[in-house]
Amino acid sequence: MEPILEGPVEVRSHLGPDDERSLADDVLDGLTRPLKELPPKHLYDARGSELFDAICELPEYYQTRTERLILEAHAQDIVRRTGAVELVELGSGSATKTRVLLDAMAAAGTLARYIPVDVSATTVHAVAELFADEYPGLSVFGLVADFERHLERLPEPVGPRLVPFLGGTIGNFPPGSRRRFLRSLGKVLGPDGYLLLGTDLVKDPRVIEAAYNDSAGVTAQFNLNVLHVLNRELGADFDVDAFEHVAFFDREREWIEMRLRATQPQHVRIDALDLEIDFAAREELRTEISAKFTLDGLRADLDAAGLELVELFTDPNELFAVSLARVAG
Ligand code: SAH
Ligand code: AVI
Repeated sequence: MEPILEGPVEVRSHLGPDDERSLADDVLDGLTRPLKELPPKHLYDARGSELFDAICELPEYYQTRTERLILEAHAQDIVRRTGAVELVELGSGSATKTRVLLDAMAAAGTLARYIPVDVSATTVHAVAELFADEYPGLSVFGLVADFERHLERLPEPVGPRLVPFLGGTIGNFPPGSRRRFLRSLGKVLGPDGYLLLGTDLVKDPRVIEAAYNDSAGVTAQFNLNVLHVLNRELGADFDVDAFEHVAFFDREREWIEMRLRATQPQHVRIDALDLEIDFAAREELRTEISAKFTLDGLRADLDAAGLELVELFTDPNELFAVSLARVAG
């Protein structure tokens, strides 16, 4: 596909008409199952990305500020150990914490290129322009792409590469595909690259549940927004007001589930699919899982994915962890 911007900033999109197809396929596949489900990537249209940024500022959502503190404490060390000259950031979003890494690379004199990868076109464009402005001489190559499908479209490394995958987004994969995905990152890292993986940790379920049931109702809006996405993109007629936000910690599986519950029976038509679906009263649609990790579980996942843990950084309360890993030798 053609570049949209050229110069020290270039943005390429790999999401086109085929990807409306991907939403349609996911809806057809997920909403016709006995337990209705949608993959979480569809939460992030422009509005969803804005709402996620608002979630990151919430007092209950401890993840973002904790991960930022960990990065601030260890960025210099990470840059020194990795010798990174470029960042390939998966699910970059608005990349607020990424500045901590870019600043440390700039201070070390190694900063050459930043490659944000995200399905949210608005955030990739905004971040690409902003960082090219803020970091003189930085080359920015944005990819509007699905990190599960398009990683082979990344450019060749220009030197040692650091691949931040922050925010706990790895927790949105179920355990089997999580390990498969981590294994697939080996190619992106290459022999001298490192993965920097942010993971939320298992803790008091009340603390976790509060983070997904905030008192301002922002997470509820974020969750419900996916119905607006289906109405707009697929000509569906979901009555958004007839659904409510549900989030609970599954203690056995150690993950949060976000769901949308029909408050009354619903009949929904989805024009683009010529599909009619019914929701019984209180029937739920799962929109996200967000796994929480133990340090042992995290080590086991990395190991099973052929990655070697080089260093694990956490905060004093062990709320969140940031792991530095590379392909096992
Ligand atoms: N890294 C940021 C944002 C985390 S939110 C932070 O730590 O705050 C998760 C981000 O991943 C969103 O920006 C979303 O658009 C993106 N995302 C989710 N699924 C994706 C996929 N399959 N491919 C690419 N980006 C994805
Ligand atoms: C991006 N992802 C890891 C966030 C999470 O915590 O699972 C998304 C989110 N969902 C609800 N609140 C935030």
